[in-house]
Amino acid sequence: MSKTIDIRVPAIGDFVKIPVIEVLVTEGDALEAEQSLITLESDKATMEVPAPSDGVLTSLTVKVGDELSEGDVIGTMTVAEAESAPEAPTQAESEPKPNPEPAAAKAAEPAADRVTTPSKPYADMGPAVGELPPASPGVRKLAREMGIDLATIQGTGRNGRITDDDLHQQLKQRLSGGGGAALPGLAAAPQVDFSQFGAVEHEPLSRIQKISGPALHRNWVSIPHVTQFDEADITDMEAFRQASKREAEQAGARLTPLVFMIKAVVASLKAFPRFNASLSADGATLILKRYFHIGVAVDTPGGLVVPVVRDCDQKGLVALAVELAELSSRARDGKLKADEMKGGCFTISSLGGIGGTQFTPIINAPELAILGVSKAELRPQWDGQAFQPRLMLPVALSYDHRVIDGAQAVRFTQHLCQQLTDLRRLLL
Ligand code: CAO
Repeated sequence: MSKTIDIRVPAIGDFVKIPVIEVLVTEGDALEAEQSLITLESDKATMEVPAPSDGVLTSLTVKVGDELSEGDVIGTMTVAEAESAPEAPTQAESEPKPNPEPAAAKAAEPAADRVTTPSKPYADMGPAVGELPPASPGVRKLAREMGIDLATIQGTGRNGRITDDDLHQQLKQRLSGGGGAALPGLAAAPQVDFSQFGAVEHEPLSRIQKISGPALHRNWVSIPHVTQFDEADITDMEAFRQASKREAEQAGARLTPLVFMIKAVVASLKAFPRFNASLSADGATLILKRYFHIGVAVDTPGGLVVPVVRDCDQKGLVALAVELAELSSRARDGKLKADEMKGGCFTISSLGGIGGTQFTPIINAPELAILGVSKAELRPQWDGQAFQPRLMLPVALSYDHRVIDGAQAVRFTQHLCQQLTDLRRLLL
């Protein structure tokens, strides 16, 4: 005995009227429980509506472009009577109900791994830890068959979705270059058996490195980087920092130069809004941001991560220090949530606590610029009459030359350095 049941959109949180972007089955298809039938995509997530049970698809009443909400019927299927009862009492055609019953909703609930990455037009700097890149189930299956890690691919489909063509392109590159490291037109890196020259050990890259490596590589080769070097006289800032350290300590934080850098960067982003922007996917429009979320590169035992401190324009130095301490401590313990590494406008990478004179940081796409901070040192500065010992902080601004000109970049670093030299300017 079989009976016909409605297939409904399961519980999908607060989302309403979400467009159908893919139809994955056709009428007459034999379905397996949990098989994906259609894909919905909101501006926040991509979700698949699964078959509630084994059976045959008798009708499909939606098409690409239709907008659906929780409980909407997308079609009907026939199921064996025993399959549908008692634990999955979905609605028979003859007994329509406004909402799926809890058990049905549960059966039809999208599995956690079906909710994929947000799909902003210029989406991700690379998939955050624990997330899947946006791709249809068919593409995911193909990627598995081809042995391709989707996290290593920049999707060229709508909203950065990975397409069949992206996979084939990746495969071609692999075949011509070996290991996926080669670019079209470039010779493959030499494959060498080092053990012929001496003893070797094999140490796998960390999970973070495996995820961030391809994103760094993509950013390095796809963004025309230029790096502007500059230095700020932070003698007075350092005196103020030393005088205020205790106050921060009482709040449980360390007032390091980095916190001052965050405030100064915000002031410079306000003065030069093009640095607080991203390029649209087609590269034709600049999307200017009216918020100030700053990413801070944190060195952890597993590799580099970039937590984002939100609304830095609305927080004082001590509050920023407390938040930075908390985020970097959780970063080192591997306890950051994926959301805490998203939404940055601009990144600061500070090696000043370790040393070095300068370095050229890689832009954290889709951001357009990044600031590298090295170690401040006392150096003689000519004041017009004599050399004075001043504490000089080296900074390096890497910027996307497609959007930012050299003149703008040096104006930005000059402005930044002025804020740091005379903190009163932050109040202007
Ligand atoms: N010049 C001189 N001294 C500096 C300095 C600078 N630019 N920046 C920090 N310091 C001092 C601090 O004041 C602190 O000394 P005190 O305790 O006496 O004040 C000491 O160096 C250590 O600072 P810190 O590194 O612990 O703290 P921070 O706020 O500067 O940085 C964090 C925090 C999380 C960014 C840092 O610990 C870190 O992980 N840095 C590495 C980031 C990285 O790897 N970037 C490279 C990315 S490219 O691979």
